[in-house]
Amino acid sequence: MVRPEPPRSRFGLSRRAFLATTAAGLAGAAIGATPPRPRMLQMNGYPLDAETPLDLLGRSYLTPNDLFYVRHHWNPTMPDPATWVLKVEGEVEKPLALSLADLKALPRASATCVLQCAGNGRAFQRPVVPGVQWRYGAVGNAKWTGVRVKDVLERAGLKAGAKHLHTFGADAPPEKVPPFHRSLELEKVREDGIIAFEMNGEPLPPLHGAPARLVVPGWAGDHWMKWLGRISPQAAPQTGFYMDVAYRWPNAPGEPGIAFKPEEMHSLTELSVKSTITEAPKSARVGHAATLRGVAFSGSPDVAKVELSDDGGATWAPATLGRDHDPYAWRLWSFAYTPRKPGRATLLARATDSRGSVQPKDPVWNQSGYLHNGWQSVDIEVGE
Ligand SMILES: Nc1nc2c(c(=O)[nH]1)N[C@H]1C(S)=C(S)[C@@H](COP(=O)(O)O)O[C@H]1N2
Ligand SMILES: [Mo]
Repeated sequence: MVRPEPPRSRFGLSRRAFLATTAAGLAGAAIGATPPRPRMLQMNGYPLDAETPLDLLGRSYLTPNDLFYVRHHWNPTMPDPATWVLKVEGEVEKPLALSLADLKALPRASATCVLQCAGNGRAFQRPVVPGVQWRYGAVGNAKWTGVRVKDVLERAGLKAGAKHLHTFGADAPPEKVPPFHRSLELEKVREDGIIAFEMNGEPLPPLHGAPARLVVPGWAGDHWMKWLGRISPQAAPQTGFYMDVAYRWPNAPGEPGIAFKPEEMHSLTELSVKSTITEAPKSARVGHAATLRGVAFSGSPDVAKVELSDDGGATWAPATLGRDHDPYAWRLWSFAYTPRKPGRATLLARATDSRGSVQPKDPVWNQSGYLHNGWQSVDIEVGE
């Protein structure tokens, strides 16, 4: 089997470095002058994968573009926006080639929602699994603006037999490596998929897929094709490494450490309910409130509650949810913790989503370490 990625350290952490100066150099090879990104945590030497540091993750409802995590399988490309077209082919009456100006002439649509890499939290998977050792920060919340996939497909005249949207980006892998060709259910992408050319009110940055990328609210990042060049409705799903081997999810829970067989898995779609503690004091005093903050999100449209426990999950107290929310966006939360006794307090956070799914103590085991959402804990030294 051809490996999809060049050999790299099994543990990205050992080579992790602050990106302040290197981001420009690495990205510059393919993209041209990119200003240095502030304090990102680089996960690999090649390609440029970087996560948002935990303490900067929950600072604002919208993640600033230059703090937003970056993930791609090989060197990014930057199609020239002046000559770029989006081809619409496959099961359509009338194939299209839309320029950026053509796209911008269509009715606008926006979605403020979470983009999370399926591998976020892989570093915490036990037993350890190979892959980029993302910790907390391969996730962000942004306002994505562009046009509805549905509107584009309507203009091309979608044929009845089409069930899957095949998507293609402009980036090309090194020799002998399978391309990042993907597909997703047309039903989902027609419901709320967006072809976005803006991120948080700015033109979509090159590292995030300019001129345009797919936005799939509630679904994992691997569906969000960057540098989108072609979409093609088809009766059957796409085949290939990134459909049949990677990005698959167990049909039923299994024994940690035992790999699932292909027939025991299906394509990974929705995110799992998850809360992340982004800020917590190292120390506190009995009877004095100390504030913890975080973010919570899910693959269902909203987060219903976030709760904290200081007794290993026996009892839970509700956090206060931030006012800002949109379908499939994250909720900021805060919790005033008043310790009752001195010593080390271990706090746990768990989220419950609008469909009633409760974040589990332990994540669903899978050999790729996808969608880790086990309870996070923080220790606080409590003094008299
Ligand atoms: N063309 C292309 N699109 C891609 C990828 C890629 O390698 N090539 N990586 C995907 C993965 S795995 C993730 S998690 C998201 C990351 O998006 P971001 O870099 O904007 O955060 O892009 C997705 N889209
Ligand atoms: Mo990803």
